[in-house]
Amino acid sequence: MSSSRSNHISRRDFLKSVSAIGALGAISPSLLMSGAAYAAANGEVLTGSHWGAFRAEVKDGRWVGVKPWEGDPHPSHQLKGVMDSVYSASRIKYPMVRRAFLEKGPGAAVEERGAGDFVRVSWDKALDLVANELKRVNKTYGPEGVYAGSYGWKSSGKLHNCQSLLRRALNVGLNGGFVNSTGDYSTAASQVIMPHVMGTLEVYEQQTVWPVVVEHTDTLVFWGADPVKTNQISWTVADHDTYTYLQEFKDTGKKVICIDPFKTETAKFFNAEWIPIRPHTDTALMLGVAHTLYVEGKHDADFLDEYTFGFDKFLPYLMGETDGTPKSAEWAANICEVPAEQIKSLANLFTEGRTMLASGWSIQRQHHGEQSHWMLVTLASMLGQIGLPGGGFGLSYHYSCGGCPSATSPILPGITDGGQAVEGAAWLSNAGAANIPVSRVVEMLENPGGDFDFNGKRAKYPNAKLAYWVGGNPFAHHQDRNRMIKAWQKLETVVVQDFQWTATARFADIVLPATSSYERNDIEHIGDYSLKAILAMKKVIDPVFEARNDYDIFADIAERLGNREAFTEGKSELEWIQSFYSEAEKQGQAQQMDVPDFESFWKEGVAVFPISDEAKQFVRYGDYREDPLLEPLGTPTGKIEIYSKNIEKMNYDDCPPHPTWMEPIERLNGPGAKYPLHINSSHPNDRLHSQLCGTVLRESYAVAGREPCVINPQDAAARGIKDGDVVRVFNDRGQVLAGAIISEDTRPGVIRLYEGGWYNPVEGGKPGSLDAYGDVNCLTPGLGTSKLAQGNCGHTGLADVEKFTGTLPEVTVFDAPKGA
Ligand SMILES: Nc1nc2c(c(=O)[nH]1)N[C@H]1C(S)=C(S)[C@@H](COP(=O)(O)OP(=O)(O)OC[C@H]3O[C@@H](n4cnc5c(=O)[nH]c(N)nc54)[C@H](O)[C@@H]3O)O[C@H]1N2
Ligand SMILES: Nc1nc2c(c(=O)[nH]1)N[C@H]1C(S)=C(S)[C@@H](COP(=O)(O)OP(=O)(O)OC[C@H]3O[C@@H](n4cnc5c(=O)[nH]c(N)nc54)[C@H](O)[C@@H]3O)O[C@H]1N2
Ligand SMILES: [Mo]
Repeated sequence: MSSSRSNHISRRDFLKSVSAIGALGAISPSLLMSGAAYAAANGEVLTGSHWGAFRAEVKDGRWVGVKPWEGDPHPSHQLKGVMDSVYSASRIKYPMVRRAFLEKGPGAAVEERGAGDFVRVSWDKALDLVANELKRVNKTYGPEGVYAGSYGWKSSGKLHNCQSLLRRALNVGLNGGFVNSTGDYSTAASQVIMPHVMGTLEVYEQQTVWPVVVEHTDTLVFWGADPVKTNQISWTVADHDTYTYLQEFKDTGKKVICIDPFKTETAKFFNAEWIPIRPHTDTALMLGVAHTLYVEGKHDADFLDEYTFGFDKFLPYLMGETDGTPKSAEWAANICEVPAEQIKSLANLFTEGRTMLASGWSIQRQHHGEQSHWMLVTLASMLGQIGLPGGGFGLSYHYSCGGCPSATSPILPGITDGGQAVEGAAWLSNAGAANIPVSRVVEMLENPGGDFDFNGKRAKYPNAKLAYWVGGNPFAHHQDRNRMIKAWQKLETVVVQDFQWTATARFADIVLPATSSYERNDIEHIGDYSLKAILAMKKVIDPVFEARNDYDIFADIAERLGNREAFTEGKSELEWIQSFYSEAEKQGQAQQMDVPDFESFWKEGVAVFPISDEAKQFVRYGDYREDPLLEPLGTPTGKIEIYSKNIEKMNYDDCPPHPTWMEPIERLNGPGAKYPLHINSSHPNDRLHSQLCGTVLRESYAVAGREPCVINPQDAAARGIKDGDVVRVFNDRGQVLAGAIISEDTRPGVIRLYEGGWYNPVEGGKPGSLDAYGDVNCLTPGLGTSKLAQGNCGHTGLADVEKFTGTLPEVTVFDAPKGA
């Protein structure tokens, strides 16, 4: 996960303050008593998670009830699944080792991975195995042998950040000899192209705030975005303040448009105008609107002149002078299936008043995904409203409550990767790459030593032989499952640390049971953007079965690698938490904020910070608009780059130097499309990816015990499929079962199968096996977006669906493997 996502304080800044943290010794002894650290066996504990802050009710040492925190204006219905996940049948109880690995050693019978034959071992035995394997692989293959780029939605909390803890242990114990990853699955394409275009990451930055949007925006466009659904969760602890503003906007009665192949929760909430675009064609639609603006003379030539670079190089493409194809409304209509007249009226509407183009991220999680947000910025530039209150574009209104005004709050540091031992990639020059783009992991395994391109650089894939995964579920999040299963066999050793028997754990050699975040103490912000409070994430219950904290597991591994002290720095859990808090307190005091001392904070459980009037008026790019010379953007020209000379220099055939409509490898009704239905693998309304899929929540959405698949009535009728039928969804890459929901909510030609359904192969470990539950990534392609960003293409892919008439295989994935 990119550090940019958290409220990141660099290692250097953190070290500067170490002397102040020295005062830690003065912690009051009462705080260190476990009784004070969390509720007694009975009572109520305030804590938090990606789903928000809540009070957990504990009876006789068991967690029995959840009440949302009073400061949460719109608690997520998923909270009840959070509690259930702790006690679910899929909980990993003990350290387990795959039998062949245990008996015959690393690399034994790798084709049996996923078949579920595990043996219980003691913690000591498991940790010895892990440490010895790390040493052996490092010694045999050098620093490129260990892959620790482990990605995913580890739990909230500044201390128990299992991915940082993993890398910290390897930094101090293996001297940094491991391969890491860069980027993420969420915004890989956008976060690489946007710095070329806007000079910033854009996707994880504050938006023009909601109070300004409510007051000034006339037309609010959600372009492939479903903020009502996706703001339920946050990277830190969700504040849910967006929901208050969505209601306020709705109350104004102003126009909302949803451009989406699915009639979203957001479209329903606003009773919005729904434009059911053909998926994967948004760049074409944007070009059609842009062309109309230009030929009708409605574009803002002054804005383009003063604030952007390269419109003159883009214009010949828009007008068709370079390729003989004007990107007219008629041209676009043919591709995106939005009528030309409607495209033209959008161009009019967008110029009539203030228009906010709020885009989600699915449209960049697609082949050539770099183009869509680049074109969105170009369109917003032609409208000339960037930097005006309520106008322009936004790439984070749907995520972690972006656009909620930021409080005057200090920022918590967190546990670091522990770079004190090495500067990560010292070995890079003569070996492979020390970092791979995160979603290239399967390509890395398939092609060690092979070249890959990334954002102007060329490097070699390292020869990884051991993978260590914590806080992520690649057998849910990565595309093209069957290809992945084969690539995984190149690994001699796979270690997985989780609290659920995920598909990834089932494909491991060594499985270590971690605690959930409710079995330990931590500290976190409430509100990624609003920073509205700092929360004591107090322990609710004692660890279940033999689960241990990631921190303690990695401290023990660091010890076996010879360096426990460098890992723990001699601090206990509460000492770490207090050290982070003290750092924030110091920052706050330097800026005259009112920050309670640690003892009162911990006792209270939460410290809320005020939001200034100024914060409620923040306009993104307002400064730039006001003074482009004194407040230039971070691009080479200091302006919005509609044309990028840097990208031109890279000379990539799959990412030209200005936004361009490029045919993806496959799309609905596209040239040579082999299958008739597009797979919309958007994010689930009732869980977070694969998390909570194993809980009671599933009862509310599963159809015939399987993952739901939403099918348009026309497509269902053509195939004789009825509501509630079990269907087989298939293409050349894989096949899954799902339960049919027939609904007009999805446009014809598009089926929706949410990402995160647990992979349940009928023949575990065998590539191509039928998946009994419905993991959509059995069907999606594993290629990168382009040489520029190498992002995943989870939202690309075609399939077909048929009524399943065979013998129904049982869904078994929500129980632990036999004997575990
Ligand atoms: N087709 C398709 N694929 C997609 C997407 C899509 O839209 N379409 N979306 C992509 C996106 S944006 C993302 S972010 C990824 C999500 O992919 P992931 O983040 O990998 O998905 P999660 O299900 O959240 O997996 C997190 C895992 O971490 C474990 N975990 C949580 N807390 C802890 C902890 O404290 N310690 C340990 N040891 N483990 C912990 C959980 O039990 C869970 O198994 O999926 C991507 N894949
Ligand atoms: N409830 C819930 N909330 C979440 C998450 C979750 O798992 N569950 N995950 C979180 C994470 S990690 C992330 S990265 C974000 C993801 O945020 P997004 O990537 O924005 O979420 P998605 O649901 O994948 O897609 C948003 C919308 O795009 C639409 N869409 C799909 N393809 C196309 C297309 O080609 N064109 C257009 N115009 N629209 C299209 C989908 O139908 C959907 O309504 O959400 C976060 N919030
Ligand atoms: Mo994501």
